[in-house]
Amino acid sequence: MKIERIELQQLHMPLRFRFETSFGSTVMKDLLLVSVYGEGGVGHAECVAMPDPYYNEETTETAWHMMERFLVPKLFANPIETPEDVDRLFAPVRRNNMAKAVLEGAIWDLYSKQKGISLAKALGGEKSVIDVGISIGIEPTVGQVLDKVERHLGEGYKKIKVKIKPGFDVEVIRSIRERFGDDVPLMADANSAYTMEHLDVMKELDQYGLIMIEQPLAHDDIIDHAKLQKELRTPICLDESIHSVEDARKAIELGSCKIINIKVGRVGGLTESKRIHDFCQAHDIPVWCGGMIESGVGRAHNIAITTLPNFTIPGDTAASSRYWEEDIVEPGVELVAPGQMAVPDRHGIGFTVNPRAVGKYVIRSVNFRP
Ligand code: OSB
Ligand code: MG
Repeated sequence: MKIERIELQQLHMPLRFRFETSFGSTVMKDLLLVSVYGEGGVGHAECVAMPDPYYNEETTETAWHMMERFLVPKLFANPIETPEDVDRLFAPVRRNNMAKAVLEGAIWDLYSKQKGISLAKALGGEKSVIDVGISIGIEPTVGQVLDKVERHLGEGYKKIKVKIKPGFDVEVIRSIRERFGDDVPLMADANSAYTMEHLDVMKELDQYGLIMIEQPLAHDDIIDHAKLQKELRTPICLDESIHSVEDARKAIELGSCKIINIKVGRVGGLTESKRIHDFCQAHDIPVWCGGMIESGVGRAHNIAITTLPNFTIPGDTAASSRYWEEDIVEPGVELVAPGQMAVPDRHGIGFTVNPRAVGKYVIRSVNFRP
C-alpha cells in the first residue's frame, strides 16, 4: 500500500446535549479526523482521545504529537502491505493506543476500499444488521434520567446503559426498574468511581438484575475487580482496565470480569480489537462495542467491528442525530429499525466524509507527505 499523504484535522463539534460521566462532562467534542491518501483512494478514521486525560492518559494534543513525531514517520519509513503490518510497526511504541488506532483504522478503511469490499467484510464480519443500545449520562436529577430512558426505549434501543457515581446510583437504578419494569435490558457504568469500600452499594445494585456493571473500580485494577466479582451475581464488564489481548487474558484468568467492552481506540486499533474478540470468543466471554461520543466516522468503524460474531451484546453506537445537529458523514448513521443499524455493503467504512460539514467544524489541519 503506497501512502502519499496523511491529513490530520482537528474538529470542534458542539454536542446536542451535555454528556456527563463520573470523571467529567462534554459539551464540545474535540476530535482528530485522520485521512490517509494513496493510489487514488482515501481512508478515514477518528481519534477518540478526549481533550483532558480523565478517561485515559491520552489527550487530543498528545495524540497529535505522537502521530506527528513518531507514528506518521514510521508509516512513511516502512513498506506496508496490510493493516496488520501497521499494528506490528507501532508495537514498539508504548501505549498511546488512541493515536495508534486512528492511523491504523484509516489504513483499514483505505485497504478495504482498495480490495473493493466493506470494512466489515475485510474484518471478517458477517452481520448485515447490528443491534445497538444507548448510554445515558449523569443528569442533574433522577427524573431527567427517567425521561431519557423513556425516550430511548421508545426509539427501540436494545440496551439502556446509565452512568452512575457514588450518591447517584441505587436510586437511579431502582427508579428505572420501578417505572419501566424488570424486562428492560439495563446496565450501569461507573467509570472507575468506586472502591471496595463501596461493597454495600455494589451489593444493593446486585438486586436489580442488571446485564452488567461496567468498570466499577480503578482504571488500572484487575485484582479488586476479581474480589468484587466473587461477591456479585451481576457480571462485571471491564472497559478502562483492558488495553490489549494480554490484559483481557489476565483479567479473564483472574475472574475479574465476565464481559468485555471493546473500544477500538482504547486497545490500539482494529487488529487488536479482533484479537481480543477472538480470545474472548474462545473463552466464552461475550463482548460489545463501547462508544466515545464519536462522529459518524468513528460510528462507522464501530459498526464494522460489531459485525464479528462474539459481539453478542448491543453496544453504545447510537444514532448520529442523537449527538449532532449535522454529522460529518453522509448518509447519517441512523437506525434502520428500532434499535438496529444496517451494516453498509459499500466499500470501506461505507459512509462518505462531507467536506462542507468538516469545513464548518475544523480548527486546525496539517498534511504530511513522505
Ligand atoms: O465509559 O463508555 C464509557 C463516553 C465517553 C467516555 C467514556 C465512556 C463513554 C460512553 C459512551 O459511555 C457514550 C457514547 O458514545 O454514547
Ligand atoms: Mg465505560
